[in-house]
Amino acid sequence: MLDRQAYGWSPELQAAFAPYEAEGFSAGRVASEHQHIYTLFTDAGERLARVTGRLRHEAAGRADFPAVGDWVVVSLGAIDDESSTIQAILPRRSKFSRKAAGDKADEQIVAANVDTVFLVMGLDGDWNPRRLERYLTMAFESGAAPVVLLSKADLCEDPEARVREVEAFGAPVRLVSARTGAGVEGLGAWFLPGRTVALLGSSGVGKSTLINHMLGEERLRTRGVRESDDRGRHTTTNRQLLLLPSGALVIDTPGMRELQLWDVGAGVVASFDDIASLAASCRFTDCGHEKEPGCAVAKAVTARELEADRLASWRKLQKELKHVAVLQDQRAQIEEKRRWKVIHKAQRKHKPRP
Ligand SMILES: Nc1nc2c(ncn2[C@@H]2O[C@H](COP(=O)(O)OP(=O)(O)OP(=O)(O)O)[C@@H](O)[C@H]2O)c(=O)[nH]1
Ligand SMILES: [Mg+2]
Ligand SMILES: [Zn+2]
Repeated sequence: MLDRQAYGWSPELQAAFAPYEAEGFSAGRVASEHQHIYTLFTDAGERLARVTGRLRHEAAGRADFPAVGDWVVVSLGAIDDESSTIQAILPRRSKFSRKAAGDKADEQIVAANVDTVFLVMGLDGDWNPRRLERYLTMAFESGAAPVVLLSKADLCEDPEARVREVEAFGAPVRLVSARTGAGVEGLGAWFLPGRTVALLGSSGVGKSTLINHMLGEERLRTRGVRESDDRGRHTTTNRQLLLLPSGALVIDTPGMRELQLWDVGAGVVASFDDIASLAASCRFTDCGHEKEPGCAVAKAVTARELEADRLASWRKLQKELKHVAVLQDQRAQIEEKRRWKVIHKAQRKHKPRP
């Protein structure tokens, strides 16, 4: 029997799972998903599973399906086929979400039940503090604690200067080189037994290389040296949860091309702490920091205490958030209509015939 504790089990999960356990179900953690077939670490070992028809039927969106990192209720099948079924998803302690690609308002969960999100940015051509702000905003909202990981430190002349540039963003910043191993040991405080760390960032920043370094073997595919200039290529194509020798769990993810915000109200406040504290001194409480009189934020920009780029980036996020809110609203209305349709149908069925 698998030691659930080793995979991040908690008293809260045990409480939620107890009624299912009484009925003979097993618990499992989603390690990966491929074309609707999930690989699970279950009480009885690794299993391939599908969701039940009922779970699929009741799902209103993608977020109602299991995500990598989720704890699920399983009806165990054979070891060597896909006959195990996922009955339900246990409550998520944290989730890192983005808006699914396309125009529809759908939430995509990138990783669930994560303790720490490592936002990995390469100190080569990948450097982009504005993008980092966006990641941080989503990370603060996820319920997991964000850490900024500046990778490929060996390729940078003055990495400490880069650290100083992003330190104000409100998360711990660490330098690392997966190639030389420098800085990897310093991450030990997050890679503790039973803790889950997710690595997020653009393609080619060295997420899989870092995990291989921690595994002590080349288990994950990484980009070959010869292809290293090919930025469009995604080497990792599937999210995957792995158990590390340290006892920590790590989620490797494919590089993100598109990171659209999803429901990050509080996250924006946390990742733009500097703007929020300046805004407290604006004359108007609803100041948009555009051209309002008595705007403390605009004043700070003029005085060069706040980068104009950072304010522009904050504005852009605000605008995007409004857009997501509108889409979510539309979606809520559609959902509401659907619900009523189901209720009316049920009522018609039960009406006594004349
Ligand atoms: N110089 C240097 N190169 C590195 C370092 N870490 C990774 N690389 C190289 O960067 C390339 C990309 O590494 P990957 O680990 O495949 O990157 P990834 O973030 O997993 O990329 P995706 O899977 O596409 O998201 C490989 O050629 C690595 O050898 C580092 O610390 N220093
Ligand atoms: Mg990779
Ligand atoms: Zn203002």
